[in-house]
Amino acid sequence: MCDVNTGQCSCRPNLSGRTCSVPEQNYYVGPVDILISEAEVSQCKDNCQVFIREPYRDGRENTWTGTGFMKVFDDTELVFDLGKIPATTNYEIVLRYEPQPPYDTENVMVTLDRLEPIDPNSTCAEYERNYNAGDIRSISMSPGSNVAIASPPVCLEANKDYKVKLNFQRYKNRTITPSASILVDSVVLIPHVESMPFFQGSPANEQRLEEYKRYKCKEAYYTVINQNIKNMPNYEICQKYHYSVGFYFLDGAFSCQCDRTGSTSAICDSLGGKCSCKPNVVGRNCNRCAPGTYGFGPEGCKACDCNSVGALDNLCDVTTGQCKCRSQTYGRECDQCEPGSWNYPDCQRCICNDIRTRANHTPECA
Ligand SMILES: [Ca+2]
Repeated sequence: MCDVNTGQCSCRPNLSGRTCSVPEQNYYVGPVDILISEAEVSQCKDNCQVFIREPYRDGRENTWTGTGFMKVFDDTELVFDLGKIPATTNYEIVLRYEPQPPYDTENVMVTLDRLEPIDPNSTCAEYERNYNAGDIRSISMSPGSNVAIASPPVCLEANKDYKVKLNFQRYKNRTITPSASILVDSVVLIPHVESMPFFQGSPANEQRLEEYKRYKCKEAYYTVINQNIKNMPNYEICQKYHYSVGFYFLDGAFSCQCDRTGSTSAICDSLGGKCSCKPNVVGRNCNRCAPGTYGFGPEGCKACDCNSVGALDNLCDVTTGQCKCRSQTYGRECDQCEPGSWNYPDCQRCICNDIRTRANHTPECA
């Protein structure tokens, strides 16, 4: 229904524009890649290690989510908890990763573990009856890409728990690159957009789907969505679809709630809701320090600046800024010897003569 004079439609909460197609100021449309399970917190059987990455310092946006990656080698298994599913529909299981030199294609077996059986009356039971898709997929992670999509989609039911298991398989003839590894960022569930109602059931809807596919609008969801989405080819055409898909899948728009301490503005990006953060601050709503920084406050966060010799890495305590010192090194940045020792960075006990043999003491001793 719309106003007979102005044509203004009556909008659902937090939407505006004549046709209610854009979120109100201070609101955003949720990204459909919201169901992200980070690899760095997944369970690893063996042969893998957590790989924390600090954000770029030159203004480039992160091309990964969470705090980093899980570095995996051959013959290992990662298990992801998918959390509660918001809506019963078909989802694509998407793997985000970064190839590592020496480059090689990695074959991955993807297994969906349903912790509860499929409700025989749900649309998922019907999907399985019709397509017999099963719960195991095989995908290849090629060095030329950073995303792999398990096909066909899996049907998941709202409010049920699922796990996804990834098995990285060794190639029989891998003699050239025995140490090949890959940085796995996350497993993402992307709803099967093509089966949403505004893409089906009428010639106009089918025309929309055709345009959506022709301009490859869906590809924006596969890699990490950030402000760069506006630079993607066809963004002008795809934007209306991104809004519609987000409204439908997540049932409306959300308040920005940019963190007052960590943000430079209360207004967020209308698609995806990214607030504008102060230096070294990260998170959709700018509520925490980036890895490698500490001291969340009105100025943003300060660099850890851990000493490259005296500290184990450049990650410090988010509150105190204390770096992780090697044995014997000392100080917030691990750039001194402990009291009672000397000769940084090869700190040694002073071993001073006591007062009765003062005549023999060395200059380093007090
Ligand atoms: Ca990650």
